[in-house]
Amino acid sequence: GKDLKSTLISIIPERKEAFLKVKKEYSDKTIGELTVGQCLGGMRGTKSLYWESSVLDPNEGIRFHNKTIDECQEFLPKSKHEIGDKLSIFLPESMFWYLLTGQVPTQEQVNAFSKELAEKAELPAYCEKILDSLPSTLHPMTQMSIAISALNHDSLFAKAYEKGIAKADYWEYVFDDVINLIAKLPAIAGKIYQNTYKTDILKSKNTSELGQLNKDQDWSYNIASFLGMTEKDSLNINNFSTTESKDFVNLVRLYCALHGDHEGGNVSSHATHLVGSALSDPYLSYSAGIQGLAGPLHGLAAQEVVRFITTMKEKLVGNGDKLPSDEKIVEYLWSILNSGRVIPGYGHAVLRKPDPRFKAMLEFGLARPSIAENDIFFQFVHKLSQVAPGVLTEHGKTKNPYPNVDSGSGILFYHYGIKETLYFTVIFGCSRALGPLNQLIWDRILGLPIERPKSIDLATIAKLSK
Ligand code: AMX
Repeated sequence: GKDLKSTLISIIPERKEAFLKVKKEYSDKTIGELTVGQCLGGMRGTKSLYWESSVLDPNEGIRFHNKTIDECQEFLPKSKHEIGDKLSIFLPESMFWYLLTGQVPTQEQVNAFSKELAEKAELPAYCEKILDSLPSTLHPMTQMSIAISALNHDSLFAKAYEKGIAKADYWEYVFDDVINLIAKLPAIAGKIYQNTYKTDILKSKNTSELGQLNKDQDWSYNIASFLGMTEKDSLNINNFSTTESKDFVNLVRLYCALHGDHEGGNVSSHATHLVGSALSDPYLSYSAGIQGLAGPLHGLAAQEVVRFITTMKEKLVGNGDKLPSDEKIVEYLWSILNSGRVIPGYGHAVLRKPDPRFKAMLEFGLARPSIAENDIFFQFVHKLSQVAPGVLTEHGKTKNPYPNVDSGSGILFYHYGIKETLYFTVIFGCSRALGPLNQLIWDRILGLPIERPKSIDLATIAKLSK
């Protein structure tokens, strides 16, 4: 089978033709109107961004090229080492292939793509040096954005652009940069974890690395390995059994595949696309996306949920390992709401139903007795998803009383030993590369221009609305 780049080349003419046709025939047609409320209110609902790989339906949640999460779980290839294993999860690199091309890769194509990513995974020495020089008190997301933007040192696109290349050729260099960047994210994530939290362990074990790259393994396996959290290929800092090691790698696969793309308007995706429109290379563009993901209203929400759940457990059952009664939980939720705070992990700007990504994360836990039966924090998450919607509905403020994506993911990573809540968003940062960077390649294939919306002052807004 063809590799990813050749597959992409074979579909470009058709997609380009469709794009140009719509642009030519409909450019002066209206697809919505703009209210003052939208202009002053975060541009909600304004249909003003082009994004191909996913669409968010307010009731059904995200669809990738029109397929639901359940469908993607059925047809996207898994690790070559776990074919036929019911608990194994499809690979984020399968998802990237699918997002970029709209085609389902064969097992062989994904095997080769995983291998290519592993072969390009190593960080250049200067990037390691930069990461090693950062204070361990620097937020992990700041470290991540520094490392990613530093890689612009090696951008093939930036170099070629400086020499002078035809606009029609931009995308090829952007493509190569994107693959290189995605390939290096596991090593970046590992180095940040190690430098920020695990220097003592390394010292005590007299070694300089938590884990190694394994070139025969997939991208998520290598994330887990660089975190020191596989049974083989790493220090196995949490003493995982074979099953736990496998389950953790599958959690990384599921989390990364599902959080990769969520339309174009969320802050990290929009920021990547906007900065890329200035022809900043993929490293600079995605480092801007990472900086947006680092905001508490965006990627940082997962860490809030974990704090909320662990505090609630502490307050309601102390050191106990049995859930309290539903009444006790309901009472606790009301005490939060009555003190003017929000229930973290509930509500959404666009979605009006339970987030299917939450459902997938919940099912991951429910399928594993060690989590479903023995992890009280997970049991709190599960119970809350049954009880909180009623409370929030009665409270009557939120437009969506259901769990959102952040409701379950953090506590699963917590279960496997990532207790450093500030770190969760770095794994989100590995995942989120998939959506925005696939669109960035298409932005350059289709020759989208620099973005430059018109801004207006209040007097003009008042005048125009008369
Ligand atoms: N608990 C209590 N009140 C809530 C609530 C919640 N979980 N979610 C919304 N509300 C309240 C709002 O604060 C607002 O109150 P106000 O009128 O007094 O200001 C009212 O309900 C209406 O809000 P909304 O239109 O339903 O939501 P929004 O689009 O303004 O905000 C969101 C969406 C996610 C920020 C909000 O639901 C929230 O704060 N949730 C808790 C934090 C959270 O889980 N964030 C993660 C979101 C997922 C993500 O993007 N990563």
